[in-house]
Amino acid sequence: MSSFVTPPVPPMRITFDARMEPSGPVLTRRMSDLRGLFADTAAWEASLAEDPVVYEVASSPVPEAEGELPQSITTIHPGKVGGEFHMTKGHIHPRPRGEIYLGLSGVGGLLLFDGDKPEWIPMEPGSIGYIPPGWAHRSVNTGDEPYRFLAVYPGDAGHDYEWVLRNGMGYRVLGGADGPDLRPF
Ligand code: S6P
Ligand code: ZN
Repeated sequence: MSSFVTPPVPPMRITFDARMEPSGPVLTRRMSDLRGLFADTAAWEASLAEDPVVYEVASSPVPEAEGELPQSITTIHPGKVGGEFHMTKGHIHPRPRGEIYLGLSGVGGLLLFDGDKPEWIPMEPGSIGYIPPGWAHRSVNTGDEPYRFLAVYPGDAGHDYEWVLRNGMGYRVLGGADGPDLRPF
């Protein structure tokens, strides 16, 4: 994601549901944007016929700039590809920065990977997931309704998506009989 407003922004009250008001940009990621992420390539290719929206990211007007504290709400729609739950691309912040997620609705999980060991934080409404500096992160919808969460992160963090394509995220998250089934890869 890139900067979208020239700082400074004034103090403001932001209301939110699936969108924020006042609003910044809204990013939509379809299945075709998730090339190389799901293990079952044939199932991913078959899903391109409909190319559904997998998730949306609605931002506030606070810019991604040093000293600022941008926020966004991600909505991951439910579904699976070859048994693997719908998920975000995942990224690492090139400038090591902490980030917090707050679960708003639905159920999901926060998958973290430091290049050595993965961690899994189950998320539901009211959960705060803390992402320490230097940990790649991806969100997964493990339920059958939209999973929605608020993210707050330092504006100079940056986003590196290639790191995840090169290193993976340590686990794949599949649907199991007793909830999410975390498979090392
Ligand atoms: C930003 C924060 C989230 C994600 C969003 C989409 O630092 O972690 O707002 O950008 O959940 O995930 P991704 O991996 O496509 O950026
Ligand atoms: Zn992030």
